Amino acid sequence: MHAGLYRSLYRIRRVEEEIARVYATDKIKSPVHLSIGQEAVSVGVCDVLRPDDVVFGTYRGHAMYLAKGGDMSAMVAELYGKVTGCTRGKGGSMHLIDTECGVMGTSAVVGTTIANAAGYAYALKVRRSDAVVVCFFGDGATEEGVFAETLNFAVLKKLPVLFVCENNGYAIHTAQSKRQGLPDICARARAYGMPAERLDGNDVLTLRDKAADLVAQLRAGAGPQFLEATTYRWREHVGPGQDFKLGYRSQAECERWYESDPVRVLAAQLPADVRTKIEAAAEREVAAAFEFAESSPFPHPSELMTDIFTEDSNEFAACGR
Ligand SMILES: Cc1ncc(C[n+]2csc(CCOP(=O)(O)OP(=O)(O)O)c2C)c(N)n1
Ligand SMILES: [Mg+2]
Repeated sequence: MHAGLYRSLYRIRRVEEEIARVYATDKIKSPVHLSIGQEAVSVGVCDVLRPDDVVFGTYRGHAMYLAKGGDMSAMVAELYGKVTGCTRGKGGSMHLIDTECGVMGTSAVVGTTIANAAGYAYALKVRRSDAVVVCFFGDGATEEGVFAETLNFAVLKKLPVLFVCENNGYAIHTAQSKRQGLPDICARARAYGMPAERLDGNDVLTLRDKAADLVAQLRAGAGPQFLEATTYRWREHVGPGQDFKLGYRSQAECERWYESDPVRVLAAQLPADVRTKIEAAAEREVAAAFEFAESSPFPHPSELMTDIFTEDSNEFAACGR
């Protein structure tokens, strides 16, 4: 199990480091919100999901997309704006999707996918499926009206959705304590009537165990569950670099989080030969993904207006309501 988790953590870390490195060349045509430092949340939770379970996330979604099985080459090509990208080059880093493996989408608009996740969970319930939905969002998203509305509805309808708040302590450049009257996010979730627990979001093993327990409860019909995972963003809010000069946080604060670096902590628990093999394979995968993106063509201008809306009414009919 440790090896699988390490593989997932390492490949996400490395592809994002490579994105940061290449960014300066302007080959990447999309803004990037890196999850470096936060990878364990997506990796721990997605590890317990089945292929038919689905996830919804945010513009800081590379880790979730990859942890759920999204194709790395299609992700990098998407960042390059190439036609081989996961949205044919139209969405960029903030709009990753791979429905084949249950990545139902990420959005630049804070909070929107919280409601999308509940909608999908409602459909699963109507269809009597035992698949589950996981919704990842930031601490900032809990200030949006849609958070309150969705939690209320999810409890009312006992929806099979796990809400995962990835609390990195900041929304852009504003600390949580300067934004929230009640910074105890779990208390707010409980107020709507669902169990909620706060965990160390860098502790991938504990997170995985907790997620396994919560997902089992969802499958058994217990209704929505809430997990707050505390973690830290190492890079600037958007872009490849550091932002300590802005003054809203200190380098020392960030460096304290390096000590619980989920990649390094798990690496130390693996035999050297296992680690080396995993790392070499990940390096090959990352290099291949960038080569794929580089060598892919841009979309043809005739695609400009395609895949913008769906007008397939059968999709609604299939839901049975
Ligand atoms: C509805 C909406 N309001 C405001 C913004 C501007 N905005 C972009 S990211 C962000 C911060 C969100 O913080 P958080 O949810 O904690 O996620 P993090 O970036 O820390 O992962 C804001 C306010 C937006 N994109 N959408
Ligand atoms: Mg945040």
